[in-house]
Amino acid sequence: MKRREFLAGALALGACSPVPSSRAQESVSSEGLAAHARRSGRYFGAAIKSRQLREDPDFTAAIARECDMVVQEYELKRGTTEPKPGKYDFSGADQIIAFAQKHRMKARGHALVWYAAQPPWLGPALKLANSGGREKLMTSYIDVAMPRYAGKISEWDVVNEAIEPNDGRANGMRANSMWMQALGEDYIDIAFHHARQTDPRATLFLTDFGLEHDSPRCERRRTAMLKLLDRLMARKVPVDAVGIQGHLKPYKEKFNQDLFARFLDDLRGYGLALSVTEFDIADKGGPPNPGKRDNEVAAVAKAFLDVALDNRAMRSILCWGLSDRYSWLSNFPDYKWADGQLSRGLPLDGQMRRKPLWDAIAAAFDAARPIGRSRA
Ligand code: 9MR
Repeated sequence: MKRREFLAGALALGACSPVPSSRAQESVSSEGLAAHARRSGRYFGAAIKSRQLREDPDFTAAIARECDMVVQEYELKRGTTEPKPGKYDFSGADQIIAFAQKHRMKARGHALVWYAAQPPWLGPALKLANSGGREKLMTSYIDVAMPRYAGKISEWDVVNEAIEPNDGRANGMRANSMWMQALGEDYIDIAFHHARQTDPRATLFLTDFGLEHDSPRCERRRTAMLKLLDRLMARKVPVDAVGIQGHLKPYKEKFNQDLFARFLDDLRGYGLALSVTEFDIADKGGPPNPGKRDNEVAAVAKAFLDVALDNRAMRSILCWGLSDRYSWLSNFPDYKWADGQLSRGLPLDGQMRRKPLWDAIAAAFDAARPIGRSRA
């Protein structure tokens, strides 16, 4: 595969393999992205919220049509599920998992140990606890969440976003994390060992963002990730897979296919499985004309996915949402448009119509060499 560099703001549309028109394709086939993924031996999925399933039949139908995997956008984060110590509310996640079961979809669990979206009582409790107590405050969530969905959630983000070179540590680890502060880097080892014991059938993921672009920021983050994996592998920590979140921002940072391919090869070299777990494209800063912007976004997506799917360890692509009707990008200060228009970073627009980004994802699956689809 001949690889290229994509420049922010000048996405070299002509340089990208053409993406067929969705409108034409839609008329000949109502196949969803999951069907394209399946032919390449992979899965396609999206992050969803239970409220969307309860209140938006069009969106729900689109998820059923396009996906064979789902993940909770926030309803398995501890800030939601354990508002008071030991008092649980899994109602949102339960609905999402019931939906997945009904539609014979796979489900991911997001996320067991994270520095963010934690309940307010947890930080103070960690400060008061002794070392055994601090460990228990982390593993107690694994003890409750994993068995509840055993056999239904096949893969878990065990530790999410462990690295942050901007925090100033020489090894690039995130220092501003309650878990790092409570237990040191050992928190990662403890979490993975505990998760392995709790549900031995689950695939255990380490997930992070900022690993995708050709930028000093991402280069530092990739280096930190590889060094962390060196240490985890040396200590025989049972990490099965790495999740590349895949939040692209092509109008802020460049994308280089060779660089990204090398990084994925490095990850595969550890014997790890790979997934893109939170794919979307921030379109802020792109051309004002939405049609032109959609084409540029699709070109970047195709460039990224061609590389991702060229790697035989890559098992699934999940978008962080499915329709622009619901995207965190439309609300996040760095990415939202000042005039209030929706961000256009997902495969379906606000009216559930397929966009060039949908075509790009389908075309990338179609072009990929098939792998054997995992059943785990
Ligand atoms: O999209 C999610 C948003 O709705 C939540 O408010 C937020 C905090 O829970 O998390 C967002 O999802 C993040 C994900 O969990 C981890 N990677 C970055 C995602 C976007 O911020």
